[in-house]
Amino acid sequence: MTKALKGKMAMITGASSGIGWATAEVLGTQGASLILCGRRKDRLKELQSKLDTPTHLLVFDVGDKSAVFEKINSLPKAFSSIDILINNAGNAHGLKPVHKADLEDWDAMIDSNVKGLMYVTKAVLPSMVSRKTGHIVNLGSIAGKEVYPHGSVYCSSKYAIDAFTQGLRLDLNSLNIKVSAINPGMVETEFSDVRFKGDKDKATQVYKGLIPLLAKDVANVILYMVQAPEHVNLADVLLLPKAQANTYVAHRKP
Ligand code: 8X3
Repeated sequence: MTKALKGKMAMITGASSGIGWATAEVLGTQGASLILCGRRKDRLKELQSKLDTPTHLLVFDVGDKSAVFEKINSLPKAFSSIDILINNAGNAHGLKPVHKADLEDWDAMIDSNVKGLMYVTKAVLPSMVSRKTGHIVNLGSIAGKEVYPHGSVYCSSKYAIDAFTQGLRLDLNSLNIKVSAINPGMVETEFSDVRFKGDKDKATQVYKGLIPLLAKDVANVILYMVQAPEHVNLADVLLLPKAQANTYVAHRKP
C-alpha cells in the first residue's frame, strides 16, 4: 500500500515528548522523512530508534534565536527541503494570578511558545518560499481562543500563536504555502507535570473524572490535516475531549 506521506520531509519541534513524539510516530508510519527537534538528545535518539523512516536529529532550544537559525541553516542537503513544519514546541509554566506569578515562568512561555515558534518558522520559510510549496501547522490551544483564570500569560502566548498563524496565512497566500492551526483542549501529556513543576497530585487533578485527549489523538488529526488534498486547508481546528465544553466547563464523573 502506498504511504500517504512518502517523499515528504517533515520537521517537528518538541519531538522529545507528548504531541511531538506521537506526531513523529504517526507521520513516520505514513512514510514521511523526519527532522526531529528538541532539547533532550537522549529522548530524540530513543524516538529515532523506534522509527522506520529516514530521520535527522536537531538538538536545540527553540527560544535560542541564534541556535535556531544555525541548526536549521546547516541541515544536510538530504534534509534541507522541508515540506511540512509542525510547530509543536512549547509549554505552560505555572498557573497563578498575575500579581503572584513568577517572571521566570512568563519568560519561559513567551520565549518558547511565541518567540521560538516565530524563529523556527522564519528559519524554515526561505526553502518553502523559493520552492513555492509547504505546509506549516502551528500547535495553538483552546487557551488561544478563551482566557481562563490564572492562565493570563499562557493564554497570551497561545493568542499570539493564533494571530501569528492568521498573519502567516495572509502573507503566504500567494506563495502556495498552506498555514493551519490545531488547537487542542485537555491532552494528557507531560503538560500538567511541567505546568505544576512536577507536583503529580495537581497534575492528576486536571484530568480527574474525565477522559482527556491522548497525544496520539492530536497526532492523528495532524496527519489528517497534512494529507488533505492540496486544495483543502483545515485552517483552524479546535480539538476537545468529549467531556470538555470550554476552558472551564468539563463533565467529570465522581
Ligand atoms: C492546553 C489546554 O486548557 O489545559 O493548551 O490550557 S489548557
